[in-house]
This record gives sequence, structure tokens and C-alpha cells, in this order.
Amino acid sequence: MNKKEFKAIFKKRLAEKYAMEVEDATATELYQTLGSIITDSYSPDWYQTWQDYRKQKQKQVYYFSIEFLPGQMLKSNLLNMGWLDIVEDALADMNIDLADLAAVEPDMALGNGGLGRLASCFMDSIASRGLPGNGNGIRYQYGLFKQKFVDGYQVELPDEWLNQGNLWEVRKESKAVNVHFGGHVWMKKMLDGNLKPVYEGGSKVRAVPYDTGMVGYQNQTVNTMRLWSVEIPEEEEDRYRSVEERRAVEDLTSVLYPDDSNEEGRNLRLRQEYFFVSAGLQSILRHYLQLHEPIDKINQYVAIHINDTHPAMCVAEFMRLLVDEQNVPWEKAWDLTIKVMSYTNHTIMAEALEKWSVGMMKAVCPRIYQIIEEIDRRFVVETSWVHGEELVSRTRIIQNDQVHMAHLAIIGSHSTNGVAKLHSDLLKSVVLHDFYILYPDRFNNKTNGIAQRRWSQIANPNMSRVLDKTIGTSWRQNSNDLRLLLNYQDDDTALDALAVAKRENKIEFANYIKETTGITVSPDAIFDVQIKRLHAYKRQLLNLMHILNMYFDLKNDPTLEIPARVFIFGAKAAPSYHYAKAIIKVINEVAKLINNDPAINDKIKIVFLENYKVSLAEKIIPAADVSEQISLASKEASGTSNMKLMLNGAVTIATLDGANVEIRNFVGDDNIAIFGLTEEEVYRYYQDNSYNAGDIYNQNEKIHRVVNAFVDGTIPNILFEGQEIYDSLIKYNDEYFVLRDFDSYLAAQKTIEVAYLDTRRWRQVSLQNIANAGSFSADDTVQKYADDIWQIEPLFSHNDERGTTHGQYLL
Ligand code: 26V
Repeated sequence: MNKKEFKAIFKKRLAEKYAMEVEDATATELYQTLGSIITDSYSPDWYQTWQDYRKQKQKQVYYFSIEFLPGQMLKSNLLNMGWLDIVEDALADMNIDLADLAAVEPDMALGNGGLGRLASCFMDSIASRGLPGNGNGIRYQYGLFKQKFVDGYQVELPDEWLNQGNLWEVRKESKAVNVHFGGHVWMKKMLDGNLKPVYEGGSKVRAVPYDTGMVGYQNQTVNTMRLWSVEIPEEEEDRYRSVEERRAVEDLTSVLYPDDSNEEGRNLRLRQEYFFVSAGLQSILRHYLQLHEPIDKINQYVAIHINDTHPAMCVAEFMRLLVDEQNVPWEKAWDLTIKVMSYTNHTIMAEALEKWSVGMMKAVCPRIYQIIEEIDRRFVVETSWVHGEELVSRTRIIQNDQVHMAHLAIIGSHSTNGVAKLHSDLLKSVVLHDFYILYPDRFNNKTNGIAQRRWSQIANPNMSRVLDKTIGTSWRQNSNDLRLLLNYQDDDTALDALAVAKRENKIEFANYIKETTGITVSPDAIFDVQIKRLHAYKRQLLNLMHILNMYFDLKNDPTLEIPARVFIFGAKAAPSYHYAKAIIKVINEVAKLINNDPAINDKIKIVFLENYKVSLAEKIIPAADVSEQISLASKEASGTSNMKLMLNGAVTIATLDGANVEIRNFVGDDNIAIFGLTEEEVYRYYQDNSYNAGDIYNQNEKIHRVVNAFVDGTIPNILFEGQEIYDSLIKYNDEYFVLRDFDSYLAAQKTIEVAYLDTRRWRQVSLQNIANAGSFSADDTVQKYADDIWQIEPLFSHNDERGTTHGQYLL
């Protein structure tokens, strides 16, 4: 398609849809028009992809995730179809700015943070590698809440993302299935001697899938992300008469839980989990049976991935479908289940490990509970005599009247992986050590990756153009080719061009800050960025304490020569997480105090942007100079904003946690500022119980001064919030060793300052980061999952030598 053709198509479509001329249409109408052209034109590939998988009986992976966080899809679809430049140009000819159209698309925010975003990066990469893989999740009516600040406090508003409709999704009425909840189940002996479950009472709901095409990067592959929405089944209409009864059903897929934490005790969350697990597996099985292959070969055609423990009931539901509905003997079904299932762990935080009370699970899905009981019983019998009762009592699924979902996922699958080397090692040596003894071969690492094209080509066109000029365009297809940049470490033309691009991005972003917050920031200042969910372990507090320390230094000595800095925050706190919300309030008050203090002379600015989300990340990241990755060592499983910021040339200041360790190994110690306790030191403190925050507070003058600021009136307009922070540090002994890492953090910040002042050196460090970022491509990560865990192969053969992909059907 060329520009001229596109313009004609566009005008025609606008006339058909809205009976309008380009000049009269609103951005939303233009967006809808463009979107419909896009979906129409990838639909044949979508259909063909599915037909090919079916005809070739291609083994497919189904990625079960309770969260997907794609953000906006317009530009990413255009890019992947190879249309982005032509369409941008053509629209410009018609006086339309593509950016204005893109801006009206609401973010699809059906996820909390890293976990959901990773799932979406994987969807892009699975399609881009031409791999047969599909997402399976929930179509929440409301995505993650919209965040506003009122008097510095976080206020949550509903995210009504479906209000204007969603042009990417297709409702598949004919693929609906029923999901059964509640009631009682007993086993009836049949004439053939087999036991059959008999369901009494309970209720059925209808699960209707909405499919979204996952367009691969210029390879004609279009996979499917299938999200389930609940409805009342026609045959049950009579049962749900009152508004309340109907509401109770609709609630099931109404809201995404906004805590990226364990929702223990929440009946609705458990029902959400069973809902999308059962609907997804039923639809997979239905499709498999149409292939007319024997049920005991299903593992050769189907792989199911359990993304964190939320879909762990897959293990029991798959057993139910095989044993109860397909009459497969238990032992055979169990063997198949283990071969089909695989599981990724995304956190070592004990609070986040899912457990459900036996009572609740029995009430929500009684047959699933029975099956889990039987899995547990057999596990105990079979494992005890080899490994002893003690180990088994720690690893069994049901303990103290609770169902341990991670145990179910590990016992019922052939692979358990962590998401960065350090994290996977900790799983083996500490968190899941008992399971590692039982199943050493099941454990493996798959370091996270990011959708490189979104986080460079879409988010940062300025840098992308410089890269094209410097190293050619192959990096656009294969991000490992960013390494070619290493040849330009001493090339002033390249270094300058990258710096110019960064400056353009900073100016653009400074304008955005001005428009949205009224705060004026200088593009000459260091843009220092911390963007991630607000959690105590991520230590936004440590960042704030460094800012306060800088502030006091400047107040003491206004002539102090330090480079100006803009501290940029983006973070949502779970609505029920009081401590996290207190931190937000205090950061906002400190911002007000410092931003308006004339004595500071703009040396420090603090910008806490509201409503951090994928599309906002795409604005912040290209403008970042410094990337804050400062979680307590051992706590951040991987992190992925670290990778996105690095790709955009930001310099990382980091603890040796999660994927930061691997980033350090790639760029080398000279190109990253590492500080803080190591994971071993943290564990040593846990072992000898010797940490004493009070001692540090009493002995360290700077820390004393900064910590006191939370309670001595220095920061106006905080009452209990400052006290809460003070108490967490002093009274409750600083759970995340903020005080212990403070001095070392200050030293690392000093090295950042010094490096920044040496302009050429800074540019080189930045270049090193871009050049090494290709190592964190989700394309490569999913390829490793495909080879090692899922055993799936692409339908297409790729020619990635020259940065172009010509998909060839292997028919
Ligand atoms: C963490 C915590 C911390 C304490 C309070 C409760 C709680 C609940 C949940 C979590 C994390 C939940 C799972 C998750 O989102 N993990 C994230 O997964 C990303 C993708 O693998 C990874 O990059 C992040 O490091 C990891 O936190």
C-alpha cells in the first residue's frame, strides 16, 4: 500500500462510516476510521494464521494471565504491519497529526504493573517470532483505577475504558462456554465401575470470549489474546431475576483487583480465577477434540502457561476435564497435566504468595477442591517414603486449612521458572528450596525482556532516527544489533546526535510537565526517573530521603555547585495500602515545599505525575537521564522499567537486585552506579537478627536530620503520614534497610553527578546502555520459553539476517 492509496482508502472509509470530510471529523472519528482500516486489513492474516495452525496441527501455547497491560495499540499495530511511516506521512498530507489520533485511544490497562505488562510484551514477541501462542485472561469492564492527586493525596477513580467501545476486540458469541460455581458434588458409581461426579445446586454462568489480534512484526502472523466476559446464560435467566442477583453475576468480570498483592479472603477474586481458568481450558479442549487426535496425545499439541499463581487452578481444572469429562484414568491424566503445564513465579515476597482457605475453595468450586485434595493425598503418599514426612509436610498443597497455590503449580507442572538470574537462584536456594530438592530438573531461569520496538521505535522516534543513521536499520528487527553502536563509543558525531535526540525528548517532556502540572523544568537539568508501583520494598522513600538531604545541603550552602536535577515520579499505590499512600502524600508535600523555595534556585524540582500508565511511560522514558532501580536486594524479582530506561539511554543507579545484576554484567561497572547491601548481606541480617535502625539513626547525622524532617514540621501539611514513615523506620526497625543503604546511595548519587558534569563521558555511558539493551529483548526471552519449556515452533521461517522478515508459508 502506498501513500496515495492509503489516502483514498481513508477518505472513503471516513465517508462511509461518518459521512464526513477529513476537515470536519474529530480526532476520535479519525481514530475510529483508521482503526477500522487496520483491523480490516489484518483480519485475513488473523484468519489465515489460525487456519494454518489448525491445518498443520501446530502445537500452541496458551498463556494464562489474570492481567494483560497492552496500553495503546494503534501505533504498535501500524508499526508491526509496516504501515507506520506511510500512514503518518499520508495523514500529515491531510493535515492530520497521527499523534493526535493516537492520543484518543484509552490505554487498555487490565493489569497492575510489571506482571501484566510482561504478559503483553510477550504477546507482541510471540507473534513477532511467528510462534503459535495465545493469551487467555479476563475482559474487565474497569481497568486499573485512574489516579488523581487531591491535596497531595491519591484518589482513585474508575477507569471506564470501554465507554467509547473497543475497536480491537471481536466478540465471539459462538465460542462461549459455561462455568459452574458452588453447590455440592458427590461421586456416583457407574455400571462400568467408574466414579462420576454428580453436581447438586450451584449455578452456571456464561463465559463469552472477546478476541484481540496480536499482530506480529512484519511477518503476517496474527495471534489471539482471548479475554473472557461473564454473562447470564439464557437457560438460567429465571434464576437471576432481581437486579442484585444479576449484578452479582456481572461483578465477576467487572473490576481488576488493584492490589498487586495477595487477595486472601476475597471470594470474588477466587471466582475470577476459576472463571477464566475453566473457560480457557474448556475452549482449548473443545478445539483439540476437533483435531481428532487421541486425548492422550494432547501434550504434543497444547502447552499451557501459568503466569504467577493466579491461574494455578489450571492444574486441577485440566484434571477435571480429562478425568470427569474425557474418562481418562487418573494416572494418565496426571502425566498429561504435568507435561502440558508450566509455571512462572514473579515474586519472593511472602505476603504475595497466594493461599486460599479450604472453606472458601470448597464453596466456590467444590469439584476442583476435591481434585486438589486427591492430588495432595497422592503427593503425600508418593513423596513421603522417598523424602520423609517433614519435607512433605512443608511442600504439600493443603496445610493448616489453606490451599497453597504455588505448591499446586509446581507439583502439577514440568517447569518452574524465575524471571531473572538472581531471582531464580533465590527460588532454588531459599524460597522454594524444598521443591528444588524434590524436582531439581523442573527449575530454570528465564530473564524477563521487553517489547523493544514499542520502547524504542514507538516511544522514541528521535533516538530511532539517530540509530538508523549511525548503525543502519537492522536493529529495528533484531535489537541485538544495537551492539553495533559499540563501534561508535568514541565517535563524536554519533555521541552528539544521540545527545541532541535526548535533548529534544527532554524539551518535549518538559512542555508536557508544564502543561499537566504547571511546573517549569529546565531541559539542562538531570532528569532522574523512578516509575513503578509504589511499594515499601521498591524504596521510593530512599529516593525521597536523598532529595531531602540535597535540599538541606543547599539550604546550608546556597552556593553549592551541583548540577540541577528534576526528580520525576510515577506510581500508583494499592487503594488499601496505607503506608504507600502516605509516601505519595509526603512526596507531594516535599515537592510543593522545594519547588516553591526560591533559595533552591531551581537546583531541585520534583514532579510526581498523576496516573502513571503505559502511555505515560512512553512519554517519560525517552526523556530520562537517570534510572532509579533501588529496591532492597533480593526483593525485586526482575524489574522491567530498568530495561526500558536503559534502552533509551538512561544511566542506571541500582542495587544488585533482580535484572539489575544482569544489566551491570552487560554494561560493566563503569557504566552503572551500583550501591547498597547485596542479597547475601540482607540474608545475613535476617539470620543473625542484628539490624538496628535506631543505632544508625542515632549515629548518622545526615540520616538523623532527614528522618526528623518527617516529624518536626519541616515538611508542612503532613500529620500522621510523616509519623507513619518515621515509625516504620525507627519504631518498626526499617524493614527494607533504607537507613542502612542511605550512605551508599548518597555516594552513588555523587558519582552520577560527577559523571554528568563530564559531558562526553556521560554520553559514552549513555551509549553503552543503549548498545547493551538489546540483550533484554522479549523476542529472545519468548524464544527461550518456546525452546526450553513450551516446545513450540514457528509456522514461518524467518530471515532476520538483514532486518527484514519475509514470512514464507511452509506449506
Ligand atoms: C509484591 C508484593 C510486595 C509486598 C506486598 C504484596 C506484594 C504483592 C505482589 C507483589 C508482586 C506480585 C507479582 C508481580 O507483579 N511481580 C512482578 O513481576 C514482574 C514481571 O516478572 C517483575 O519484573 C517484578 O520484579 C515483579 O515484582
